[in-house]
Amino acid sequence: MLIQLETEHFNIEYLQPLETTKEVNHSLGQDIKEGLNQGIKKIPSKYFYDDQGSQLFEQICELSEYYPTRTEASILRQYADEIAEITGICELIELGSGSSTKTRLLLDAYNQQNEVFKYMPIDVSAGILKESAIQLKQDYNSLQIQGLVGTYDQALTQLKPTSWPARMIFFLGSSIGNFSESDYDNFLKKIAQVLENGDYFLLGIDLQKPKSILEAAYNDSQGVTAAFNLNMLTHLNHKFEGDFDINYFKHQAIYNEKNNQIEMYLLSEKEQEISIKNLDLVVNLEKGEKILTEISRKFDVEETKQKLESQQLKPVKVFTDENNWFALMLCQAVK
Ligand code: AVJ
Repeated sequence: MLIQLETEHFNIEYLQPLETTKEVNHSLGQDIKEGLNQGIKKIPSKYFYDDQGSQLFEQICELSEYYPTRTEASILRQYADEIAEITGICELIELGSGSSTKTRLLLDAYNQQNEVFKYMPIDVSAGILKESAIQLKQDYNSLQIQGLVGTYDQALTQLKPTSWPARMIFFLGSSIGNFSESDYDNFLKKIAQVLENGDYFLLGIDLQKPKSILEAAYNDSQGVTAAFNLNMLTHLNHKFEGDFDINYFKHQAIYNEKNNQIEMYLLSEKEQEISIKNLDLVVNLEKGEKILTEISRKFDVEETKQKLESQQLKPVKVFTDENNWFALMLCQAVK
């Protein structure tokens, strides 16, 4: 049964854990256990996003060094009307919607096309989803909003057929850069599966560029990215009764030019033993040992086009900014 939170303005559903052992395990934090029991320790990036982490990410998006958000927004500002014209009326589904700030540029374009339209924001943070739904409802009268609280996997598995003429799933901000190569493939497969022939997929990707620009974006002078990285430990402390002391960890972000990816770590500043009670886990860290918390891959337009094409997502048009720092790829499902 779905737990629903309903008002006359919008409705928000909580998605259920998937019945596969993988998801059930993940909801119990088994993925953390696996990650911390490896030689090179890591914690999945999704644990950044409790309510506090989502707020910190919003702050990152406003930083002068963090160019992706404003660059993607400028592309949307310039091309949202063209995107809406190409797709026509459709149900808009956003994966990882967060505050839906950039989304407004798309919503404006669709709003001009037709009066009533539907937006499904999907996010793991119920707090930010609810807040932005209330705001959106105030600004877009005839917008139908159905929010889903859950992971991408849950959402893509549990999406119901639509009565709208078409759908566009969009995934902005280059969040796809967090995925490993195999997760990337599986994710695109799932998108292609969920879409009907002719439906659209709009993907935002951050492009390869000089190391200095990239490293500045992930090592901002105000330390917001550091706070965001460290908040993951606070989140785990709350969620699983851990005893991480964030005073003994340091933020590190480096650009790996060989793999074209930013790698974000938490560095242990001393030899220490961490216990995470609810996971029945004790972790020993050496002084200087790193925990990988995020990869953020940087893409090449041609390679990405080929990748999408190989997954039955045919590129229709690529939109970029004047510096070629960021791209929005509009694709169509061909089945
Ligand atoms: C939300 C995954 C796109 O990789 O740039 C920002 C997250 N991490 N600063 C990114 C992030 C550090 C962001 N994504």
